[in-house]
Amino acid sequence: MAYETILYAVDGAIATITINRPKVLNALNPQVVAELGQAFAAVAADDEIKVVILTGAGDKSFVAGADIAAMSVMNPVEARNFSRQLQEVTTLMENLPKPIIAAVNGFALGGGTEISLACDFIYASDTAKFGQPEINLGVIPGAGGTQRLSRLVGKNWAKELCLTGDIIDVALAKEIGLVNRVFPAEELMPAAIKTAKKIAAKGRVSTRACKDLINFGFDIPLDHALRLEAESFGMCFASPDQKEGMSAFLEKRKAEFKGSK
Ligand code: DAK
Repeated sequence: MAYETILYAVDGAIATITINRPKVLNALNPQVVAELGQAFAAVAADDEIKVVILTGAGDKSFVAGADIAAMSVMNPVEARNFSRQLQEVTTLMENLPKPIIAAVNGFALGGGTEISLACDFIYASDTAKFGQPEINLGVIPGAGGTQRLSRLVGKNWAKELCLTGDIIDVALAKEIGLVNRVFPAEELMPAAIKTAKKIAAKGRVSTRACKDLINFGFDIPLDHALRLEAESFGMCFASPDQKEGMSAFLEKRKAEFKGSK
């Protein structure tokens, strides 16, 4: 697949997707969003890939939001289609049966914060900045900024960010729980790759089950979610990885997970 606005690289079990429009701080236009959809579909279809890293090209920005120039001339139908496209990609990311690490290397604003929220967790450089500035454009966040953000950092912080449109630095983003870990800029990708490799060495069935259960179980009653957890726990015993993991512990050796794809 030839991409024009993203870079797609696979190294062993790790796919790295880089949004590549640095001249406009990697703003999301319809072509980027379409190509992201194709790239995540390719990840889903490739059994060898176990973890994805999503980042932005250049050293200034992860994604500075939806492309305001492109949006400013859209008619209502085009705006609706763009909106559906963005929602479909973030949902595809959330439902992807493989973890996605956001490596936020600069501005993550509007749709940029939202796309990082659709990843499974966020690593950031010490230069990263986050915000939901849509209110300054007379609109609201449309790809999870009012929903995924409030579920992650709580309603009050989500309201302050969405209502003020303020851009916050990475220290505050870490303090409110938006970001898991912060690294000096040059250490961000090595750290993301190290964690990606650590996760890629685990079993496919258990990795997928953890992601699914934490996402799906979060919004349903606890007793229902616990039932699902028990079912999934049981299903892990259908995978050779459970035999390997427990045998390796008992035999005092490192497990080698090669379970079903
Ligand atoms: N769109 C288009 N171009 C952008 C851009 C953006 N979001 N952000 C930056 N650029 C362009 C600038 O226009 C500039 O282009 P030239 O003038 O060089 O041609 C270039 O990138 C460099 O930017 P600056 O010169 O402004 O750089 P500064 O360092 O001075 O400022 C900045 C950096 C990030 C603070 C500033 O560029 C900025 O405020 N950018 C806009 C940030 C923003 O408002 N983002 C939110 C956009 S709205 C939806 C889902 C999601 C969304 C909508 C609908 N549906 C599912 C319903 C999302 C909406 C948004 O994200």
